[in-house]
Parts: sequence; structure tokens; C-alpha cells
Amino acid sequence: MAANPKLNGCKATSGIEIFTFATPNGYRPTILLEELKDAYGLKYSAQCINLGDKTHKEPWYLEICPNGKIPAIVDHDNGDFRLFESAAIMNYLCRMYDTNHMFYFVDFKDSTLADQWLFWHVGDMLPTQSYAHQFFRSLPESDAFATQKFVGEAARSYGVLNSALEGRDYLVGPNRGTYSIADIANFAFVNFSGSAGLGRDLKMWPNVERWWKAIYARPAVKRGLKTPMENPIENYTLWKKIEEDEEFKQKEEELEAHLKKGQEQYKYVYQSV
Ligand SMILES: N[C@@H](CCC(=O)N[C@@H](CS)C(=O)NCC(=O)O)C(=O)O
Repeated sequence: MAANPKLNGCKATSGIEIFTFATPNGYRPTILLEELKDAYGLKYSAQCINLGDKTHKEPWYLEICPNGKIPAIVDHDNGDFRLFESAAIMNYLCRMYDTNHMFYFVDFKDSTLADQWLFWHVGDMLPTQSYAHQFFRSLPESDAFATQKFVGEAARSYGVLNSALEGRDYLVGPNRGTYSIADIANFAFVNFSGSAGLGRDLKMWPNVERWWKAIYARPAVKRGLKTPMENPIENYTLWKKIEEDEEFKQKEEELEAHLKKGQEQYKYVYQSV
């Protein structure tokens, strides 16, 4: 079978071209692109940047994304405008293409609050959950202090989200709130809580669980989570595998035991703020 041709730059000449991989950071803009496709017929294409073979460090990709990470976009309909950082990409896509303000806000305070939740996500929840995932899943090298510290700090962010969603459907907007990029950004990580040592369900944070299920049910979200492909450790798939695969379950129990030992050793106490 012939090898796949090596990526060497843009393939599209019109629409948005996204360079991404099957990770929570990658799914944030692909979910929004699918929502914009449903709402406005926005055209986009995706190139799969395989992190395993270091495509994201190749010179052609660094010209698009000097940070050498996914995701990044090129907007061929706007002078081949290049952009990286998922929250900046989401902000740009809304300001350029969400002309009816379906996923971002016109109201000054609401748009500022949406930005607050975007910035909180990338500055707070994203790094702690990313490190929680890495330390929780990297036995036997994993350091007990770091594992309980990052998993604990990620759990704290879920407490913050849970309080913010009390009596509300979505994070920002009048009354019970309106679905927006603030929700999409945070959903993309909550959908991987299990992989980061945060348990086999979300019952500890009932408002987050309700909100996560409502967002997951959206057709555009389901498609966004398949672009460029599905990830086998998103919550539903991971939790099902733990139930059905005895060997996998045992490995998961070892990871959980390591976390618990670290929590006891360092006297971890859950804090919701
Ligand atoms: N703050 C960045 C984070 C991007 C990021 O960390 N991407 C990861 C994949 S989830 C990556 O490309 N990692 C490859 C590497 O670090 O070499 C964003 O929100 O876009």
C-alpha cells in the first residue's frame, strides 16, 4: 500500500483550513467550526497533524504555527491569515463569521465575561488538567506529589465551573445563559476528565455533569469530536472500556491507587474554589 503523501503545506485554496489532531485542544475549534457550518454554511477543511511523527515541528508547519503545537488555522478567504492558540482562533472565527452572534455576545459585559471564561480556561484549567493527565497516566515514572497536586488542582477547576453553573444552563448570558464559545472551550476539557484522574463519572460536580451532557448531545459537537478523528480516551469511551475490558480496568485501578496513595501521603483535601 502506498504511504500517505507527506504534508508540506496548505491543501485548500478557499475557506478555513485547520491543522489539528485528536486532542482536547484540537477539538475546541473543530466543534466551533462545525457549529458555524450548521449555522451559516461556513466552509472548512482539516489536515491531521500527527503529533506522534513530529509533523508539528516541521519547518513548513512552523511557518503557520511558530509555537509548534496544534491547533492552527489559515483563513484562505482573508488573505491566508494565519492564527494559532485555540482560544484566539475561536475568538477570531466568531468575530469574522458569527454575524448573528449565535456563539459570542454583542453585549459588552457578556462578551467580556465570555473572554474571562476563555482566558480562565487556557490560563488555569487547561495547564492543570493537561499535567494531571500526564502525571496520572505515566506510571511507573509518575511522581506521587505532582500527580496528586495536578489532579487536585484540576478538580478545583471543576468546583469553580460547578458553582458558576448553579441555576444556569450555560456560563454566560442573561437568565440561564446562552451556549457560547465560553462553554465550548471548557467542554472540550471536561469531556476528557476521566483521562486526567478525575474519576469514572462527573457526579461530584452535578451542574457540570448536566451541562456536559447537554453540550455533548449537540450534533455539531459530536462531529467536532470526530475531526480529524475520535479519541479513545474521551469520557464515554474510556468509562465503557473500563467496564468491559478486565485488563484495562486493572491498569486503571493501578493508576487510581497511585493517585490515592499520593493524596494520603500529602494530605490532599478537595477544595471547590
Ligand atoms: N494553549 C494552546 C495549547 C496547544 C497544545 O498544547 N497543543 C498540544 C496538543 S493538545 C500540542 O500540540 N502538543 C505537541 C507538543 O507540545 O509538542 C492552545 O490552546 O491552542
